[in-house]
Amino acid sequence: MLSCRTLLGNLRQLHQCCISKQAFHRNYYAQSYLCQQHIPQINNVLREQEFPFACARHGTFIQEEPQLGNQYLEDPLLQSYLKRHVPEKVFKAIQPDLIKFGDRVAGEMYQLGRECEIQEPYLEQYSAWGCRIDQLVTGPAWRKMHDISAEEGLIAIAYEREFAEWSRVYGMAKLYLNCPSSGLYSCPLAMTDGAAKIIESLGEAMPSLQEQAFMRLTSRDPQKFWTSGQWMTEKRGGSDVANGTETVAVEQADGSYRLYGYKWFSSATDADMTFTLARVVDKHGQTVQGTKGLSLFYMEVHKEDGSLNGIEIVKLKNKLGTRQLPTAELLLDGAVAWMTSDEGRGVPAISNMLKITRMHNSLAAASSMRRMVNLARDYSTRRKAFGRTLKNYPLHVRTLASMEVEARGALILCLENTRLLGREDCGIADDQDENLIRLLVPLSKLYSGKQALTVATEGLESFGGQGYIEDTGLPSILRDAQVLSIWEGTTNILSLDVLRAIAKSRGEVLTAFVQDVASRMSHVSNPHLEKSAEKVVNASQAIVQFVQKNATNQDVLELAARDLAFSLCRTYTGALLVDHAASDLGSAQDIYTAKRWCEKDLTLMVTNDNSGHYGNKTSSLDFDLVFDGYTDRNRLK
Ligand code: UCC
Repeated sequence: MLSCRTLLGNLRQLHQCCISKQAFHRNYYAQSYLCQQHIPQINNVLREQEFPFACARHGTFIQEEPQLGNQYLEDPLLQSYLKRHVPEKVFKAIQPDLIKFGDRVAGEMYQLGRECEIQEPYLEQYSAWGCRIDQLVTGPAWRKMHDISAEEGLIAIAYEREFAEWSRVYGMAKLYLNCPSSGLYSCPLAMTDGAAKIIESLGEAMPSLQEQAFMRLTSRDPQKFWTSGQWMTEKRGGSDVANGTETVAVEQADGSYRLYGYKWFSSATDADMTFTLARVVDKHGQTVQGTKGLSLFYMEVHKEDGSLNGIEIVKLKNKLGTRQLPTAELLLDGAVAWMTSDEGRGVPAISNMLKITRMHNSLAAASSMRRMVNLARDYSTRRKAFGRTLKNYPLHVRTLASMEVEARGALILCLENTRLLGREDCGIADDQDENLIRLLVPLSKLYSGKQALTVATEGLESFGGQGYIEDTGLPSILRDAQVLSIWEGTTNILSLDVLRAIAKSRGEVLTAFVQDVASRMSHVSNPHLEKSAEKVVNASQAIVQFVQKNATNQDVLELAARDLAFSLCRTYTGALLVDHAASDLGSAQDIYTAKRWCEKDLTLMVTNDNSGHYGNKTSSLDFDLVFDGYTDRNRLK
């Protein structure tokens, strides 16, 4: 016979094992002889069983995670843009691969991307016996991304030219799908693409580079595939490259150079090769300062025996985000390199690479927005609050719709840029195309970096507290988005680059812009889009007038540079969205997107000009406001 005490103990154990009340009754009540006085106690224990939070149980509710579907099929604008522009035969040939890859990025690669975040790279500077080894250790997921990138032809596609100028669009479409699942392997790929572009444009001038590097950068064989770095930034700064570069290059008897300097920020140091800037030391030991002293060099990171090529990895950077990337400070101590530009033409030469990496940056921003919107949208179908799923709250859906408009705007600008670049790749770009590329690359980069941050912030909020929890994988989207407006030129630097493009082309980039907008809008006959089309045309003209009015007033242009760049970007994106919505493939959602986009202030600099933001006193008012309360007055002298 069981004692009451034993019975109570057993009862609690059974309770913990989640055995039902009925089972207890069967097993014990029926068999035991209980003292009447213990029955209330036993009933209490039984009642506890009905509380879902008792003992080892953590409640019955588990929130479903957001799920990713096929990332190509879940992107209507990407599909319709390709269908509209890419010749039918090419579209039919590439679509199956895009669908397949759309699945791969949502499954296997999504998991690998998360692992890249968890398995951060680290540096082993010394061996156990005190030898300096500077060994960079990356995780298996990161290395797998290298192999996948080659197998999928992420760089190769654009250079194989199987589909002529559409090869670039196809390659970039895959890179766009790849970015948010790549665990930031998208960064070395951006630089690899930029390096391939530089080498390709050198043509037969450097045949050894074609064989040595180009074949590897564009290989589909993981064993052969190389990635490249782009080492521009030094301690004195990443923006003012012309004055910040201290690295010097000493010519050797065989025509190579040895480089000595300190590179402050090499983004993905596990690269096989890099392009970098340095100043040639003349026979008197002198260098030319400023931009005219800079030349571009090709350098392999390792020697043939696998040791570093006169490079010390000083430390890995401790960054806010992009922690998957092995970003380092490097000392160049006689690294062997080859000059690949004319002497003193390093900045224009590396601009070819910057053009590509800035496009990748925009693509990363657009795809980060797409990923955030897709996750938030799926979550809105799974999460219930106040009795309804989130998708049934118009206010919530309105917030998601605003994010969707930004994601679509950023994507269409990237795709159009890519279409133009494909023409340039194949030598069929005309002056109009070239002028548009020069203007649109910095615009797309500077604007999408800001959009990605806004969408990432809003997106996290749409998950409530879960958006703030690291192991959901969501916070990394925000942390990684923060870099997009910084590297490859900050928002202000790129706004000034836009002014530089306008000045250097004597306004031709603006003429190309205004003509292209007018031509696209002249075909719009859909009455739902007429107002938007008219607004876009008026905005393009107002922008040109503003620049003309201030053509000789550099101070005003510089003060207004960011507003001007935003206006140009909003207006051109508006034109692309209206144009697409008005086409045969334009859907009701495309029309709505275009209309909502065009509700923005398309001429921010006119609005701010009218409010007196660029007046004579503005700069001093800004200055006084910023330094009001600043105590170290001596530093203001
Ligand atoms: O951060 C870095 C690596 C990040 C990893 C990349 C991954 C991205 C993808 C992500 C996917 C997830 S590398 C460091 C980034 N740093 C920058 O981007 C530099 C930012 N600073 C600038 O852009 C500046 O504006 C400079 C460096 C270009 C300014 O240099 P200068 O020498 O002061 O500029 P100048 O004197 O105006 O221009 C010199 C020449 C001129 O040509 P010439 O001599 O013929 O008149 C310019 O027209 O260079 C030409 N030039 C250009 N040409 C200058 N900029 C450009 C341009 N953008 N396009 C064409």
